[in-house]
Amino acid sequence: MVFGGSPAKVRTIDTAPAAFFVTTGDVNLNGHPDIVAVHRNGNYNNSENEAIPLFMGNGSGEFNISRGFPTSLDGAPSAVAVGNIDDHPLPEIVTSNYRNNNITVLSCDPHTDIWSTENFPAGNRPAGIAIADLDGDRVGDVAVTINESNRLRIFYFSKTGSP
Ligand SMILES: [Ca+2]
Ligand SMILES: [Ca+2]
Ligand SMILES: [Ca+2]
Repeated sequence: MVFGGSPAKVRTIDTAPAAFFVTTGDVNLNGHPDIVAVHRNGNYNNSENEAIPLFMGNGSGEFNISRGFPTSLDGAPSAVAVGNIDDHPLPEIVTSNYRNNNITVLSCDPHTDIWSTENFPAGNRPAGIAIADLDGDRVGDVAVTINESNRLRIFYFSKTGSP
């Protein structure tokens, strides 16, 4: 079988420097997919607070940058995943931070709309990251490739949000 599709339209959106990885997910649970990117230079060179820009979708192919997370991500984030890993259905955003050897969970308080961050150690040079419920407890878990130790690390999160 041969792929038979072709893009009907292509567009380009400007970003901060060092845009590295991108994923999609409905970050604000409004039914429209959003785009989340990470910038490898984070904010360690005092660039804009755009280590993790969110491109909020309107469901018709248009996007608005709503915010950039400065976080503590001078750790050269290399990848990002979106999924629910605690007891509130609003998705979390999780980055693997290649330089800091950890992952960062960004979580939005649904009452205040304020985002908080929490870091978890991940081993030597965490690179790729993905979220799915891997143990069937209905809470998302996080799988991370650990580049320099030839390993895969899995964080099983529970309803309290801690692995
Ligand atoms: Ca959305
Ligand atoms: Ca959540
Ligand atoms: Ca789980």
